[in-house]
Amino acid sequence: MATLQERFAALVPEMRKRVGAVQKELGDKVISGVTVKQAYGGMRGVKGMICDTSVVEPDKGLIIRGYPLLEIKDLWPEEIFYLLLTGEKPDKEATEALQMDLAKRSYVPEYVWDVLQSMPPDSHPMCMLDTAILVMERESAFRAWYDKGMKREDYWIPMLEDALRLLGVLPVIAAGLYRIRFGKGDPIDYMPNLDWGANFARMLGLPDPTGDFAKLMRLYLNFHSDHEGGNVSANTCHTVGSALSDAFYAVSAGLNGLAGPLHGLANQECLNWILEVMERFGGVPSEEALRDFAFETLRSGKVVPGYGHAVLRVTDPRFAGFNEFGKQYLPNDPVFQTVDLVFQVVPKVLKEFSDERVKAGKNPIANVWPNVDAGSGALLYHFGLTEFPYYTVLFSVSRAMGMLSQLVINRAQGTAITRPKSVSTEWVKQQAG
Ligand code: HAX
Repeated sequence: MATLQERFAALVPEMRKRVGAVQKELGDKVISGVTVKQAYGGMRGVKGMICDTSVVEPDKGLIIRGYPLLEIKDLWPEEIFYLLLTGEKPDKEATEALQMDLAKRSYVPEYVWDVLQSMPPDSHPMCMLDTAILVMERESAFRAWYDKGMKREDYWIPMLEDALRLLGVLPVIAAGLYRIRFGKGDPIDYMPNLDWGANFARMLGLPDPTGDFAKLMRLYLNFHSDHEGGNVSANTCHTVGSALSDAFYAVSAGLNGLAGPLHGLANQECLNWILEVMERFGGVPSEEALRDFAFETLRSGKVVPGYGHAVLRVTDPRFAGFNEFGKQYLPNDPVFQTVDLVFQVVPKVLKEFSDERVKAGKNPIANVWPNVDAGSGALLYHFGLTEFPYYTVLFSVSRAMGMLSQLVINRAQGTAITRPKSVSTEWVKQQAG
């Protein structure tokens, strides 16, 4: 089978033709409207951008290139990247070629380690990751080609180069910054004969005698790879990239959004909440105690992290997949057992609380079910990755696959610069009133 670069190159003309034909035939059709509430409410539900890598169905969750996530949970993350970019699952030969390619690009320049070493010791790991990506911008092939002068139709070529360079280097930087930030020793080198996920697990330097941690990392990197185009990180990356900023700028910007507690940082908040529960009750709590604790969180004006979603209206399949992994590999772990109990108790609590909110004239909680962040931390914790401020970095390495594939596709399709129209409150009063 063709390498990723060859296959993508072969698909570009067809992709352009399809997108061109859709715009020509259907360009004037209306696909969405916007209410005043939506304009103030984060554009929730407004259909205003295109993303072909994946869709999130409210009642099904993530579907990557037509495959519901749990049907492709055994694909390795690099296979997912191939799928995201081309819409096709790679065969063994294409996967191995991609693995070799990533290995070749895994070299971290010394100045990146110098920058990370010199950051204050209380720097958040996400700030360290995003800084490292940004200082590598000088390497951008896209910027170099652009500065020399390049045809629009070639934009995707150096963009794909940058994407592969970033994916090669990201696990090394992410694992290295873990070791620097948490005093674990020097960064560990990439091993060219190991797959991308197992490499990441190995470079973190945690003991893994059974190989189960590597299995978890492959699953983790698979599950977080993409979540269509409108979420904060993907949308930010898309917007920055649409100005023809290169992949280093765009991905670093997107990940700055992932670092927010309502988005990717929720996974660190989730484990924090679980450990608080366990500390309060001296271990796995009773259902009654957990219920009281959840109400206490909600009544103090906080959210229960890991529950709710802007799009999903069912249990996130990514949570279901992690829960299944936990049941298979760590059923007796008390932190996992608490996560599982929270899953039994919290949706009912949120439903009751939502009803109270509605009676008080507030918005209901639209989704009381767990999202991806509710359970992943407990699994990482079990394998000795206990530094939860680090968790969003793992999420980032994976999500970079989605952001980068969207960037490359957008450059191939010649997607326009993003520029929605904003209006003032005065305008709304006059026009809508
Ligand atoms: N606990 C308490 N209140 C919640 C809630 C929760 N888990 N989920 C939603 N609500 C509240 C909202 O804060 C909102 O209250 P206000 O109207 O007073 O502002 C109300 O319910 C309606 O919100 P919604 O329509 O149900 O949800 P949104 O689309 O506005 O927000 C969020 C979606 C994910 C941000 C929200 O559910 C939340 O804050 N959840 C907890 C944090 C979390 O788990 N974030 C990770 C999401 C997944 C992700 O992006 N990972 O990267």
